[in-house]
Amino acid sequence: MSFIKTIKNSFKKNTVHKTWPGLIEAYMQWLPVSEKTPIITLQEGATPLIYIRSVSEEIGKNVKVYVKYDGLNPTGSFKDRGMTMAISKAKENNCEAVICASTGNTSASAAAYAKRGNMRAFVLIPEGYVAQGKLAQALVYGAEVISINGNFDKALDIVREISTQYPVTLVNSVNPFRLEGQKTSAFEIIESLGNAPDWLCIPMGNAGNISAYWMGFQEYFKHKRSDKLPRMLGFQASGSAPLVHEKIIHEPQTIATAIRIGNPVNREKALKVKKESNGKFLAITDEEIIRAYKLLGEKEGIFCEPASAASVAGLLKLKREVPKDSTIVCVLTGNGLKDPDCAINNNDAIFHTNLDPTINDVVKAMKL
Ligand code: AN7
Repeated sequence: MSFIKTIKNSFKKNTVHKTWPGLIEAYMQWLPVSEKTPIITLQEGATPLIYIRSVSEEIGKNVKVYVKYDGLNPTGSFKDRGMTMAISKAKENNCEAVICASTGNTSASAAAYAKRGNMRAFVLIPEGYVAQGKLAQALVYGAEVISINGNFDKALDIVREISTQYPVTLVNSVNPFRLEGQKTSAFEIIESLGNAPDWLCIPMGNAGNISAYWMGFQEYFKHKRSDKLPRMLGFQASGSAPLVHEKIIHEPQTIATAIRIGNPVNREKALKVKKESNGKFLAITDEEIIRAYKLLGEKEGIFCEPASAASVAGLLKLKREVPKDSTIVCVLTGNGLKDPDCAINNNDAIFHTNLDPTINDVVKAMKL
């Protein structure tokens, strides 16, 4: 009896893990919620901010580069931050069904949170351009998946129209609650670093996330939780760069299917962010994206999806412009497991196949 007690006490003493309640409960005072809001959560948020030595050293100048690994959210992308808010508010408003267009991650996240809130989820996706992991998620979470012979921009036009005519709530980033949830990542970065970074590097598709981060950085700055604002650096794939070229791209193309978007809905907001933060938008090639993607995997043990690697690829492209002694955060928006095809086709691994099952043959292959 006393023995058991001792063990129990020592367990208690050594307890370091604290349960994270999810971002709505954690940041309630900063969010448009009340006691009446039902909180639909998968305990998203609180993702790690990880120092990246290889990229810091490649830039030099005593620069510190971190990644905000938002691919570690419950459905593997930053969308969960926005979705917990959008779905909770939809539930508060007695909504029974939600709809979105998606290059993949929004559909996975919308499906998971809608089901948790006991709602139907309709997701429109561009046929043939959604990574396997994301499609698998939408199916497993029980979404009603509608695949169209058209790109994301066309799908978004359709769901916007449907949501105005039928009782379904739109949960793309035109839904303002999405951005409210996503701004919490900026709060976490400031809390981790003790201040805002000098640069925030981020991939852009519809440009909801860059707008949300800027909102978060501004709010904490206003409340003196930081004493500076970052420059916002937004990156797009060169075949899909409407915000860089400031024109609609009708046939966007890139290996980073998550950001294969030619007509971003948050265009005006994004341009405002660029102006207010003295930021910059830049296009990077698929080759540059894949180089950064491989570097994060091979040198750092971090597996992100190609769209996310755009943030690091963009930073490396701008390395000569990085001020010395600065602190930089690159947002890794999605998990590498989302897109296994890209991983299998883009790596420099040594992969011996078809060996005889003998010690001799294995050792021979190891070239010890
Ligand atoms: C991994 O899922 O638009 O600039 O439909 O999945 O806020 O649009 C995804 C976008 C970056 C771009 N990284 O964010 C969708 C979708 C990843 C993404 C973006 C997306 P926004």
